[in-house]
Amino acid sequence: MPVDFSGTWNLVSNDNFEGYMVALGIDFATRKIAKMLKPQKVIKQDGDSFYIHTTSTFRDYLLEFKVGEEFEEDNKGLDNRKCKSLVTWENDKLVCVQTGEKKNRGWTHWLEGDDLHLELRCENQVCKQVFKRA
Ligand code: VLZ
Repeated sequence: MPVDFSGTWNLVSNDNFEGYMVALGIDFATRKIAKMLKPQKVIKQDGDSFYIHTTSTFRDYLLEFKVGEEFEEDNKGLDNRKCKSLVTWENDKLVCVQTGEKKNRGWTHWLEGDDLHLELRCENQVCKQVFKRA
């Protein structure tokens, strides 16, 4: 059975989101609000087609892509920097490389037990998030 990330997921831990936001140049006031949030992710996966909607009481972010097909990402409501994004499978991990102004930008999703894991990378900062099924 191929891995299936589909579901509704609630954030339960968020390590170094502050460092990740600083690396992205998010301003102080926005960071203070954003780090208090407990975002929810709704993921719909149909084979290699993904819909990932990250929602919170403050801002939402919607990403839709197909694995292996590069797309333009606007990062609207995050740092608003455009980049070229490519998501690929590395075994059962979903790996996104976001090529643009920021070096070493990207993320990786994987499942571990009943949990959804997400590593967010920008420059020399790594944020680690864990989600549980809602
Ligand atoms: O996730 O790139 O699942 O896009 C946080 C919203 C969204 C809260 C973070 C507002 C998006 C923050 C992380 C204001 C600065 C992300 C990908 C992988 C899909």
